[in-house]
Amino acid sequence: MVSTEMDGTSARVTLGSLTDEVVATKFRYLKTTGETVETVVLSSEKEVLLPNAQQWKYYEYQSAFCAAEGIDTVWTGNWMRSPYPIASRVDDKTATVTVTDNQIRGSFMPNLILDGIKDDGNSRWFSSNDASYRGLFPKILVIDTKRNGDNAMTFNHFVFYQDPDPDRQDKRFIKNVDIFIGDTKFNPNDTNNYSRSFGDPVATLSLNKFDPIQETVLKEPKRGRYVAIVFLDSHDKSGFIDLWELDAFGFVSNSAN
Ligand SMILES: [Ca+2]
Repeated sequence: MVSTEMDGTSARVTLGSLTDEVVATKFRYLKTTGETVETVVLSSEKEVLLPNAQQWKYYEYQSAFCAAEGIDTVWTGNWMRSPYPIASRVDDKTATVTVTDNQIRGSFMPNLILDGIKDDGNSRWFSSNDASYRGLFPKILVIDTKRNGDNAMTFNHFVFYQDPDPDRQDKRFIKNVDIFIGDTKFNPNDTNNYSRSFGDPVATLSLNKFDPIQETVLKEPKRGRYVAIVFLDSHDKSGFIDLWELDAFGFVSNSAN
């Protein structure tokens, strides 16, 4: 299982590459109704939807094998627990998003990166177009999930969405990015000292201009109320950053069992 995340009311399981011998996989999961159900999928599926899955719960799975020369299909017999609970996006109804002062262009407000709208140019954060500010780095974006302590999310996956138009690759400005997670409020104006005061980044990534959707999966998921996305530079000479959506996926391990 590469990742499992809520997509609407279903959990989407991304299977990655299975061996040729796997002919089917069974899933057992908890629905929002409280009922536990099983579903079987063929190994050719790359993704599986678990309808009406309860978010932040573990699920179980087992695979059926067919030896190369054999006829019999053999279930492995043991249910395996998913590596992580089913993750969900940060709830944009409760979370707030702030950015470094003077880094908002017109109506392109930072909270629009969490609204679930990934392909509409009216729903994005765009950094300053003012000559005094646009070339300044880092630009820091801070998400406050408003979830504390045991109720805070453990983050495991971030997906960046930029301009989806294939003819506008030159409008995909994001380049080097550090991601921080913590329980102490990050100050988006701490641009000189952030590398000391924010702790160690949980991810460091470098985005290209060719793919509108780029992601990072954390090697070690981390729990925290706050997420800081630090944009270190830009592919653009003027220094623009233009982020249409950020999927910050995580789970509340306190409710996982
Ligand atoms: Ca958006």
